[in-house]
Amino acid sequence: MFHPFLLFNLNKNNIDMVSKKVEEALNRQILLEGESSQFYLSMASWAENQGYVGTAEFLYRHADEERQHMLKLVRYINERGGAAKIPAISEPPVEFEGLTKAFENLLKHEQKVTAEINGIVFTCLEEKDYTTHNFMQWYVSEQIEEEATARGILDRIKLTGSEKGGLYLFDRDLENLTGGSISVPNAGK
Ligand code: OFO
Repeated sequence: MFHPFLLFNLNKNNIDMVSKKVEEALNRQILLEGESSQFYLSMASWAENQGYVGTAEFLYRHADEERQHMLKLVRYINERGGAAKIPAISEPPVEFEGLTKAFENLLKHEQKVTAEINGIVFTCLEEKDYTTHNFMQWYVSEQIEEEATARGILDRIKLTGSEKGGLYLFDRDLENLTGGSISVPNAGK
């Protein structure tokens, strides 16, 4: 007689499983995405307390996105016959010394994430795991976008300076930024 549990086990046995090396690399990335989420969340809370309401909204949203990046990895590892591990996450910074420093730290963090993702792509090729290689392309594109967004925000902060009216407009623009790049007036001129 048909039994759904039997079907599940047959499927598990038939899948093209991830190698240990790829599984470990993806599990390390779960940690990094979790750290990203906490990092953005901490920055959001700091920004809210400084009165940068729009910046806080942008960062709260982004913290959720990073959590989704983490979940995507958890589901993928398990789907490919591996075991996703949910790690402890260390405490993120809580003080940011101002918007420029905060977004400089954020850009540095994203550059580190990009380097790690490139490392996983390399491991996939070494292991001839073309399925995971394909899966990781989404993260590669995402990192290009996130780094560009962080750079755009920093350029805008530099142009704005510490002038109150400019900071107000910057904060309001950031509230509506849903990804992609923030407009930088006269950038590069
Ligand atoms: Fe997950 O993209 Fe940023 O870190």
